[in-house]
Amino acid sequence: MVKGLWFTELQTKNMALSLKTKQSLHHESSEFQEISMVDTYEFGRMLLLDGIIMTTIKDEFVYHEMIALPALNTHPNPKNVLVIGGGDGGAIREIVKHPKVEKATLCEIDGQVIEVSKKYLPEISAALDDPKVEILVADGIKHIRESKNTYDVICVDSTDPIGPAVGLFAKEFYQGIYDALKEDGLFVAQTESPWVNEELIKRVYNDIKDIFPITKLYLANVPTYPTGLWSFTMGSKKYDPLKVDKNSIPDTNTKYYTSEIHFNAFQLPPFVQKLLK
Ligand code: SPD
Repeated sequence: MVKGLWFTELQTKNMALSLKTKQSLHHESSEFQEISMVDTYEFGRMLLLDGIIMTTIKDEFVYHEMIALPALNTHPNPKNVLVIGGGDGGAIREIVKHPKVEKATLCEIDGQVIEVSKKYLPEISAALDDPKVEILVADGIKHIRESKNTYDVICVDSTDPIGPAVGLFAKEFYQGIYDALKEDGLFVAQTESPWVNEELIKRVYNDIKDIFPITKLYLANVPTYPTGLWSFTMGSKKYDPLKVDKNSIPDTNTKYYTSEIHFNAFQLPPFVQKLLK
């Protein structure tokens, strides 16, 4: 890619986001996907998988704090945490900062995503070398199928529901997650945009609700994801994120998540509430 060219992500059939690029830093076809690293004027370095924006230096903190911290802080003792996907290490960075976490396992199918992120996104990936972290380069669906009664918290930091990631949005996978969690465990998955992924959100919410006694959706603003309004869905066996003691939420030096946002993120505008009825 030559300096000054525009990168365009076709976010839906009829909508695109374009960013002017400074430089293309890396491109390869791994066993699973096209991996690209591009430097942009507006959002800094940006990781793309199959041409879709996964993370950028400027806005990554929103997504990574919000996929990890509402779930971790809902569980009173999140000692053993699993991340499925998330090979850039951003979710792991937030998890290892939590004072109660003893072990964080990353299960990422594509080892090249980890390598490229370590090389070009050290701000995001550095915690992958933390002694509390175990890295499994493995299929998350298989790992979930083989894990029983193991984890306190699971974060599903997937790509969009296209190709190999489709299975990470399936009811069977959520049942596997239920079985992989301890008796008071909980999980969270990224569940796309309420503006353009309405049917997916409805289906996933209802599938999770059929399995978990407590199911809650929450929102955050991620400017480089389609529409900028992003959803996450939490399924919990015992603990309700809205019944957390605010004073028990540790300060982990965040830039988006706070103990107020922990509760406010679950306050949904009526057009989103309607999707969940
Ligand atoms: N539309 C892209 C959604 C990608 C969500 N996962 C990103 C992984 C960042 N750790």
